[in-house]
Amino acid sequence: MTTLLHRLPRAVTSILLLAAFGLSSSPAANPIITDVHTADPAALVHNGRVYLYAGQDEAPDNKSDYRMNRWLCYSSDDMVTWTPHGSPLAATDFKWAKGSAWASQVVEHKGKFYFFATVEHATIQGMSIGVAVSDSPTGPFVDARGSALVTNDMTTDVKIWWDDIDPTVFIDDDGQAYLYWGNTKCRWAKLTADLLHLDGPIHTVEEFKRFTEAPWLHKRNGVYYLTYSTDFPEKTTYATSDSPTGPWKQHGIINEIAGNCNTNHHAIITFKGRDYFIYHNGAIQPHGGSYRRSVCIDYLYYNPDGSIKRVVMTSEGVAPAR
Ligand code: FUB
Repeated sequence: MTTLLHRLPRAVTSILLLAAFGLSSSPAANPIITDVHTADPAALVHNGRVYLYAGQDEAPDNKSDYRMNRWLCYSSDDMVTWTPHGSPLAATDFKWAKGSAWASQVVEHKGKFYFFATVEHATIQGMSIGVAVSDSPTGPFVDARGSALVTNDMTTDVKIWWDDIDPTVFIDDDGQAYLYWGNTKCRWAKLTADLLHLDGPIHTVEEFKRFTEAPWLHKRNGVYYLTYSTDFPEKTTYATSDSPTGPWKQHGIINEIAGNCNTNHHAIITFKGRDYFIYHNGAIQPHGGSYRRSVCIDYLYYNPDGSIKRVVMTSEGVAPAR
């Protein structure tokens, strides 16, 4: 049998194996979504399920720059089988925005779900951050303010139009919420108790000299971890602190350059006792690339001293979470 299989073309071998043993390609294999292009993943754990949010990359080719009109939502109770929930929000659902559904994050707060989203402002030049709200993690979400939470004219020391992007929101054990975001400079501000307003000044993490974008803030065993994209093409690196406001001690790379995609945007969650690194790359071929990205999931491992091991990006993905 083995000898015979080796002589057959690989496609024929695969079909024979599938027929003989009922094998199928694992639904967890990376990328986890293959019928559309998905980018900038964020994830939320709620009531025994993981909710995954991603922008839909719709560029007609890989020279076109980002064409992103809406976000998609998926959920899973095992990190392997993903249920699609369609699009819970589009960039132009913010009436003051003209498009560009860039990176987002959804957080739960007092029984509601808050969708912090990067969009292009229609009247204030540049990217901005809006917040939409829903009673359900799958939406639909509606604009919670009727105006942007952060606009490009609030951070004038960076002279590019795309520096107010990539919101991540972290709510600490005492209920205080923090918003981190940025491109080129990493910004943060406290949020008010309703999550709808900045509560105080905008700060800059001055110690990050090679910050590109895509911050994600999480806490483990009393340590705050600020993970973010550095350089370009991007890698993911991290810093730690004993406070959500820093100062931050910088550490090494946790995810390498994808090689098939310039950006490296991630989310980190713990689910059913395991830690996951959710990211994107350009792995779907022949059409994948920097503007036609795909979400992938691999395990994240900590060392006993709390440092993060480098992520091993795999094609196989993760096993079902139990
Ligand atoms: O998807 C558009 C932008 O590319 C995101 O906002 C960045 O994080 C990068 O992934």
